[in-house]
Amino acid sequence: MRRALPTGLYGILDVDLLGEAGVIAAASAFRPAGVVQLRAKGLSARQMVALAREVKAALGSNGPPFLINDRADVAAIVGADGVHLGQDDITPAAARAILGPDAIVGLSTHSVAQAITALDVDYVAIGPVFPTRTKRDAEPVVGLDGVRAVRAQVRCPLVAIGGIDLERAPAVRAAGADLVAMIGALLIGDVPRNVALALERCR
Ligand code: TZP
Ligand code: MG
Repeated sequence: MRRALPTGLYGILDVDLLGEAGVIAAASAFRPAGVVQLRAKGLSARQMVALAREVKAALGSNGPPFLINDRADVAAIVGADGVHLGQDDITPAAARAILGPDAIVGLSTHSVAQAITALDVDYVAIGPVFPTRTKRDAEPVVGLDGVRAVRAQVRCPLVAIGGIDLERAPAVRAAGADLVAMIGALLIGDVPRNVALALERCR
């Protein structure tokens, strides 16, 4: 059965920021998050499979839903719970053909128009909400008004991403995001402490 998506913190383990060893070291601290995604833009598929296996093991058998960024094939090989796709990746329907009906499939969107036309998805992500240093060539910021506008039109679970720190997280939840995605706010500094504080702020 497809795993239900909780609300709260959507933690992203980013190889660009931590490196492979850093991601493995940080992964167990992400166990209390609502959802965990592995983002490994620079790695080959083979490297990604090896890393994803380590992260999955660190999250444990009762861990949060574990998603792979970009690559449905990698998600299928390692037995992840699903995949997070961007506008230029394979379509959600194609990912579901690879992963089966129980997989969680999420899609990045950057406008109300993209969000309302998303098909075959378990959640829609909207962003960047605020300026971010983590994503190169990030799209224009949508602000809290963008989160509210998407929330008003989209019924499926909504993830907000981009430039969200501990201070801003409650306002993002109040704007209607079910899950708050964070990279830098979790990975820069003391990861277990950041996660513990973020869980409170994203509640
Ligand atoms: N997509 C839109 S903004 C972003 C991604 C992957 C980066 C989010 O990182 P941070 O450090 O939480 O701003
Ligand atoms: Mg992508």
